[in-house]
Amino acid sequence: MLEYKGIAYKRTDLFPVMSKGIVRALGFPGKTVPALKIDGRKVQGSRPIARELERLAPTPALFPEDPELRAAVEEAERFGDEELQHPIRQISWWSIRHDNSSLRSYSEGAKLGIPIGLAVRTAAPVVALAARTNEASDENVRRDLAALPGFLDKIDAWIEAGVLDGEQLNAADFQVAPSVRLAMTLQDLRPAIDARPAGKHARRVIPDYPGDAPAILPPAWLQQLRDTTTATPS
Ligand SMILES: N[C@@H](CCC(=O)N[C@@H](CS)C(=O)NCC(=O)O)C(=O)O
Repeated sequence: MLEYKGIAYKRTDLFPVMSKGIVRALGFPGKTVPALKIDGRKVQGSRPIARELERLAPTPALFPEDPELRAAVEEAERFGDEELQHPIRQISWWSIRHDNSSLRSYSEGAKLGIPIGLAVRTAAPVVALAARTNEASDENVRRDLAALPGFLDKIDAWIEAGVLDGEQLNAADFQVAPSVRLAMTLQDLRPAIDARPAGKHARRVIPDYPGDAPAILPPAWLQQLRDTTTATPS
């Protein structure tokens, strides 16, 4: 969103889990990232950040003027934040915890403040903790995978309706695409998502996204996703 608005910025990446204490120590009121200092203000959470950027730099707009379209964009944005992100985060942490050979690929371009090799070599406890705090259990990940086709149907429908993937990108595009793009780093999920408008959309919004995790999820957990993809008319 910063790049879209043409606002120069400095990026810092924080280790998962430890990020909570660091953002607090930096004086942010909450414990989550993304967290942004801009114009002397501290703004936290991707939805408040979208609104603050819109206030500071109204064009290009992240929210459409038409009230009906704006309401639809805000609903898609809310869905991306509240419904889509967490299941995909759980599936991702589950996969990385079961095979962390992909960690280096996820760290490409990260600004961690320590050498990537060192970060990767010492990452196992952080990964285990992140999987635990995000409740990336077998049971939850099975449920997440069962819900995924429905989430993708919703995104495809918003694309069809012009709420997402319009000529000009909007706040919902920037909210939904990162989670879809994260899911596409998993070889288990990538072909099924690539076959859909949601996959094409995610690649448009974020052409380069680091991370490539080998297939590791039990095939039985993926059956529903594969069946729905085959059944989708092209
Ligand atoms: N959807 C929220 C995500 C915020 C969030 O959950 N961030 C995670 C990292 S992906 C975090 O900081 N977790 C630490 C915690 O919840 O304690 C947003 O877009 O701001």
